[in-house]
Amino acid sequence: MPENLNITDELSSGNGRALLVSVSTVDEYESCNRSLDELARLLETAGGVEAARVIQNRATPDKATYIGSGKVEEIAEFIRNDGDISLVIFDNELTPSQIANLERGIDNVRVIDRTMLILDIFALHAVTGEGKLQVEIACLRYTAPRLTGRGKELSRLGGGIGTRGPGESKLESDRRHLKRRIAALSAEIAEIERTRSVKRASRARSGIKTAAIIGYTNAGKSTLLNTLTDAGILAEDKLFATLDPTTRRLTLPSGAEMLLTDTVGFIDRLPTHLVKAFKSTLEELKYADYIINITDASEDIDERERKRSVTYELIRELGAADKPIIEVFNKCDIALRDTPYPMDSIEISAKSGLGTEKLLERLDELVSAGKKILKLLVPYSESGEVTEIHRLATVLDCEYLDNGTLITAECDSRAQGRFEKFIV
Ligand SMILES: Nc1nc2c(ncn2[C@@H]2O[C@H](COP(=O)(O)OP(=O)(O)OP(=O)(O)O)[C@@H](O)[C@H]2O)c(=O)[nH]1
Ligand SMILES: [Mg+2]
Repeated sequence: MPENLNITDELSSGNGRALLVSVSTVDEYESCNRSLDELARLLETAGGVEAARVIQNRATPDKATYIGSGKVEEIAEFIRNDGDISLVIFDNELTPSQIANLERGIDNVRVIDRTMLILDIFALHAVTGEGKLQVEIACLRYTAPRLTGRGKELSRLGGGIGTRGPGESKLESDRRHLKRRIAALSAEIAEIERTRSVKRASRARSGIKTAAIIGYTNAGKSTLLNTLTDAGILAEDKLFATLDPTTRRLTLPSGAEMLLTDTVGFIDRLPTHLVKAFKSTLEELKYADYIINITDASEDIDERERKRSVTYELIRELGAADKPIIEVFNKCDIALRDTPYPMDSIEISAKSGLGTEKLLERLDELVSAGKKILKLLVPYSESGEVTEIHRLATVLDCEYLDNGTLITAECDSRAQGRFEKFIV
């Protein structure tokens, strides 16, 4: 593990065709259909293709099967006639018993929900140990209880469980095993979090500023970091190409240095289990000094606004709403420009680098804001502090006087506080 929840196995059998299903009320039809477009994109990322989509109009979901029983029969019929559909994906979250009932009703064709699909993609894309641990824990919490009578998958998830069909006692031991595994994983993650916070603290002490690049999945975050810093991160036309935050040093036009962090993309209804599991990764955002919020400008205004509101919701949830946010509209080489962008936003093409000089200027302004040029007199008895001044401030001039070293330095607010007693 995490390997994956082997949804991709289902997809690689046959032609990887899947049926998409959603429930909507009449006036939600439009947004429901858009959400299914996104589900189809997620499916593509997992290696499958949409065979057909079914939207049922219903005020409330059915307790047993989410969609009505007539619809279940219709879908079963459709799949029988088609003969080449190996997976049914619901855009709504399903309970374990709904999945079991649906699979029974649809001739044992595998049924999953949107969250399981996203988890599967995360499992496929996790690279670092931390990413893998985080995905595994989210899978265990969400997916394991939803694996129906398919004993083999649970054994895949936990590892080391027998592969016979689940009898009553097997389910019991599976549950115990899950609990133990989740506890072990949580302990490992806590350890990694500690290391991360130590690193963060040392970064904070050094006074170097950090900007987190955030935005909806596929907005171009990794491409931007690559263009600005030659980070060499994988950037592709796939959802959730990036799961692990990468931080790189960036030299601004003024010569000032800062750090840029690429982060995991956001998506509408990001499964809460993933948000929790990826909390420490997402916290990069909470500890960043500035946020670069990237919007894909090649999409129409409705889609842009929908994604921006999802992004803002997550920024708020993660407690980062009070930070300076630079609004960046990306892919300006193929942008629609159907409406003006918000004031103060910057248009770029992360791919070609067009417009990025404006972004760098803006970062320079933020980094230099609050900086002051100060004269500091450091007595020779404290000459160790001179090294610290060189580390934490930009030294412009140095003179050796009778009573100490007189340094002219550009200091940010941290350095101003730190070296206050030397100010002359
Ligand atoms: N035309 C055009 N395409 C771009 C631009 N920037 C990024 N792309 C493409 O958009 C796709 C997604 O880019 P990524 O950088 O992987 O996006 P991301 O935001 O890191 O995505 P996730 O990591 O999946 O959340 C890739 O196919 C890029 O080549 C741009 O300025 N213009
Ligand atoms: Mg990325």
